[in-house]
Amino acid sequence: MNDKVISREKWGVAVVIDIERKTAEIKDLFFTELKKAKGPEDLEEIRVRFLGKKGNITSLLKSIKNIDPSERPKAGQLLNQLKEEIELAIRQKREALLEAFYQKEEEEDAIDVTLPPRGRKWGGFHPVAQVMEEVVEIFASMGFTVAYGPEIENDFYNFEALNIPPHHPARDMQDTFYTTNGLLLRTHTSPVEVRAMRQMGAPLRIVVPGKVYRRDNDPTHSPMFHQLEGLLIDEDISVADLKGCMEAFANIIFERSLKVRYRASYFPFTEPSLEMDVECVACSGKNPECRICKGTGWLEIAGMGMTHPNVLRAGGIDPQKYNGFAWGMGLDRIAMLKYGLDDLRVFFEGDLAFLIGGRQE
Ligand code: 2U9
Repeated sequence: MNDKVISREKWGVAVVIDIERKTAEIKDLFFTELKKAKGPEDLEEIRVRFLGKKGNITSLLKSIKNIDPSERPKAGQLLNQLKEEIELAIRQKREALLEAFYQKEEEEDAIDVTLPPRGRKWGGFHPVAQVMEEVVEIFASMGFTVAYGPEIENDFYNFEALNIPPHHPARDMQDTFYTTNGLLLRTHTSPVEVRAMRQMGAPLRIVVPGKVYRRDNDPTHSPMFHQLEGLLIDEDISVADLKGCMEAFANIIFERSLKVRYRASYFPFTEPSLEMDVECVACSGKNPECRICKGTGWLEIAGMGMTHPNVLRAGGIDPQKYNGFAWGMGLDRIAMLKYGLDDLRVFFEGDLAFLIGGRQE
């Protein structure tokens, strides 16, 4: 083909188009741009720029009609060749980009089967739940069965049946959570024992673990805490039976024989009433600065006494024929003593660093 093709005159102006140079230029430009393309959007933009309705090739193809007729076939062939070359190059580039994309994705998503496993975080029993289970097991070994009951109670089961007089401070709004419909959150698990007496009668040996609620909140009191109460009713039961039972329990839960002492106390539901202390598990009374016993050498672990005749009567049991003993202990407190803690709030904050030390199952 000639170097220069002189076209027919158009509007009286001689149009000079060097098709060969022009196609070479376009080709160069196209391949430079194509090299830079990084994704399908870039490719589309290039396709439109070169092959679109107003693209370089299309306008050149359109201008063929202006050149010398003898040169038209060659020019057309040249341009069509370039057009096909460009189309092919775009197709190939699109495939190459896709291929690279999938390869990258495959590499990024690849599972390295040689990596060590992450390990599994097992749940653990809460320290209070562990202590609850241990205490229940100890009393179960002595022949007690476990009873459960509602946490929302009425005045009769929570107070009246337990010989708690109408003006007792425990009935005060400041001490008990009342519901708006005249019920209350049980302040002890004792109502379950009343229900058990009425349902099962005497003789009876039960322990009742569970949540109880009081309007308290400080380092050693939480508005919800865990109690375990026990009730034994039979004929001719004495304080000696009560003491034997509680001392056996203390030696098992603290895993050694501890000195104990009893102090006279008062509860409306027992008469006489006692409180039981064990020698300090942390210092055995040898450290006046002891954080656990506050230097007293003793730890209060349970309240107890002989079941009040009024309570037996409210439970449908004849106090002339039967008597018994009952006790109550705070499980959170027993857990604190067992694990050497002086702030009970750690049990309720859900801090895994503290809780993770618990038994894993
Ligand atoms: C019935 C009859 C008697 C349960 C008892 C206590 C003494 C006692 C406290 C210990 C710490 C509650 O968790 S605490 O704050 N309890 O001192 N509880 S006798 O007496 C009963 C229960 C039910 C039918």
